[in-house]
Order: sequence, then structure tokens, then C-alpha cells
Amino acid sequence: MKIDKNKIIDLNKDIETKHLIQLDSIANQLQHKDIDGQDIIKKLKIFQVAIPSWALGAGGTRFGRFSFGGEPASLEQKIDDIGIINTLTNTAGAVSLHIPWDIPKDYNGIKEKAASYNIVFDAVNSNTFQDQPDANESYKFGSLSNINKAGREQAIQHNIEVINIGKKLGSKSITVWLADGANFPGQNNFQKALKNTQDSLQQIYQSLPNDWKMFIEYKPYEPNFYSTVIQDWGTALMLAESCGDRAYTLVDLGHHLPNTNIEQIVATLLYKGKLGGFHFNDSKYGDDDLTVGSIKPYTLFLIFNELVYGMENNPQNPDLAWMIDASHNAKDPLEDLIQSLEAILIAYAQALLVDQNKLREAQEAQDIVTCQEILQDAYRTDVRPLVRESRLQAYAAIDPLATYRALNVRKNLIKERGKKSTATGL
Ligand code: PSV
Ligand code: MN
Ligand code: MN
Repeated sequence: MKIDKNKIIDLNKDIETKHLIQLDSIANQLQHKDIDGQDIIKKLKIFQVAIPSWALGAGGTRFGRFSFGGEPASLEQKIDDIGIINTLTNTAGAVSLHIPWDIPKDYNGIKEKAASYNIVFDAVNSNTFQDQPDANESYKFGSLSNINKAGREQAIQHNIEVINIGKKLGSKSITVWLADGANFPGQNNFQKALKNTQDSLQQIYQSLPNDWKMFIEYKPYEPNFYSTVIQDWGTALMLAESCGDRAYTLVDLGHHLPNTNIEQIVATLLYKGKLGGFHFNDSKYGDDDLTVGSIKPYTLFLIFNELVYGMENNPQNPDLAWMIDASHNAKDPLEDLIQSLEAILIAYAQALLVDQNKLREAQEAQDIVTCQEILQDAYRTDVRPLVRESRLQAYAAIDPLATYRALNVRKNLIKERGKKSTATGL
């Protein structure tokens, strides 16, 4: 199913008057603070977030999977779904593929399809946390860290293969997330596991094309519950540094122990020029992969505040790869992704409102009350009219969720693809 742009334009007309009144009101408020609303709208309009190919079906948990119906059964259909989101939001102009779940059968065909929706191929993800049916070696006891050379070698070759697939699609980066670790004390020699991982990553890095980046993800626990080889940002940074200039750390919001100061990690990595990419999601307890902004929107804002500061002040850090990494089994996945994109744009817009000069002055004056006021004033501003306007100017939907429902997208997908789920993914 392809959404007809004219239908979006028609539906926009019904709410445009109300939207323009709200836009006018915030533009006036901002003018009093010497902020140009159009400037912010321009930045929102070009902001693009990659959709993970594994988030388009109703996500599974180890306890069960409840189909939504009309889920994509092929990579082509996954691209169609991202096309729907991108047409509605103008923010989903990229896809992050997981290999081997999404190996293309027809490279030209898939590239053409993606291009028809203005979708590019962002980071490709390797998978050494599941055994493949035809594999010689098992990852049960680790992949890049495996004590057996043959296991490590297979995992290295897989990553090189993923790079080769990405090259054919126009991707420019690979994300490596490892499940490697131990469930019980004594199971692994920590130093050997780390060294093996470092050696393996360095070998993969040797195969990285000159214009590619490698992103190394960390995670404190799960699926291993005693120790994880790449457990935190420090380990990921150390490994990236041991590989070279084009290796970076990737921050996944759900990959932190409760109450970790993620915004400080972001700032530290930006300062070192080593923040490569971002996986957005939200969580209450652990790697919950919930909708972005659904649990801790203020934290998301504080993170964006550091990102905006970094984008303006840290030329040593390259442009970031923005990706969503969320998937669960209760909502319509497309509605969920639309909500995530909305939360990301809202936090970004709020962060753009922070008066960096005033904040610096207040910091220099050690006026912590004013520092807090500046941040919370930005956070408490309803920036949604700016976000909506950024979409209207791009001929996308003022209200993507309402438009998605008004156009009966899910019903049509079920009609086209059937009720049963065949989607692959987490
Ligand atoms: C597993 O924790 C995970 O969510 C990682 O965050 C990866 O990025 C993703 O799966 C895909 O491999
Ligand atoms: Mn992730
Ligand atoms: Mn995760």
C-alpha cells in the first residue's frame, strides 16, 4: 500500500486553521525571547531517523508474540512500511537492516523501491547472537569473544559479509552489538574474552571501506546475566580507540543500569569525538525497548540538550547516525514508530530552545537556580506546533497518527497481506 500525498494534503486542510493559530501563538512567545521559530522548523524538517527493519512486525518477547495482522513478510514489504511512515512524517528517510534477517534478494529492486520513498540505507547490523541453520560453529558461548578460534573466525567473517551487503546498498556504517558474556562466575576469563573481542573487532575494522564507520554498542546485561564483554560506554570507547579513527561508540538508551546519567555519557563521548550513533527507545527497568519518550521524556530532553550543544561545539565529532531501536508486542508497530518519531522531534525542538548563552552566563555566575529555570523553561514549552509545521512545509501530515488512522492503513495492510504474522525480528 502506498499513501497518496493528495490525501494527506486534503486531511491537512481540515486542521490547518487550528494549527496555524497554535503556530502563531508559539511564534509570538519565541519572538519575545529572540528565537526565530522558522530556524527551528528548518532544522526539524531535515532531521532524519533510521527505522530498524526489526521493529515493523509486532515485536516478540520470549513469552509470546501477538500478531497485528498485515505485518511485512519480506524486505520489500518492510521498505513499503517505512515508506508509509516517511510519507506521513517526513522524518523516516532511512532504514537500518539486520543481517541475515534482511538479506536482499534483488539489490537493484530494493534500492529502487527505497529511493521511491526517499529512503536511504543507514547502518547495517550484524547478528552473532543467534545460530544460523547452516552454521558450523555455535554462538552459545560467545561470538567475537569465543574461546574457540573457529567460532571467532565465523563471527568475523559474518561481519565482513554484512559490510559487503551494506556496500551494495549504499550503507556507510556497520553496527556491532554482541550478546557475548557469561551467566556464571568463573565461566569466562574476563581478560581473554576482552582481548579476543578486541582482536576480532580489529580484524573486522581491517575490512571496513575508507568511507565507512564502525559503531560499537554496549549493554550491561542480557542475555548474559553475570557479565557482558562490552558492558559499558568505557569498554566500547576503549575498543573503538583500539580499532581506529573510524570506529565509534553507539549509545542505545535502554542499555544502561537504572538512573545512569546518559546525558553525561553523551557529552563525554562528543567531547572525545567518539559518539557515532544513537539507538532511541525508552525504558522503565532495563532494555525494555519501549516507545521513545513514553517513560522519561525529561531525560530525553536533557540528552538532546547535550546533543545540540555537541553538534554546535564539537567539530571533532562526526555527524551522528540517528536510529530507533524499539519493538514490543502490544501496539501497532507503525503507530508506535510514529509516536517515537514525534517524541524525538519534540525533544530536539525543546533542546533547540535552550538559550545556550544565558545558560553559560548562569553557569559562570554559579546561579544554579537560573540554570534549572533555563532548561525547564525550554522543556515546558509546547513545541508541537513547530513540529507540525515542519511536516506541513514538507507536504507530510500535520498529525501523522490521526492521518494514519483516517486512511485505515492497518486495515488496508491486513487486506493486502493477510492476518497472519510472518515477520522476522526481535
Ligand atoms: C539487543 O539488546 C538489541 O536491542 C541491541 O540493542 C541491538 O542494537 C538490537 O538488539 C539489534 O541487534
Ligand atoms: Mn540497540
Ligand atoms: Mn537493546
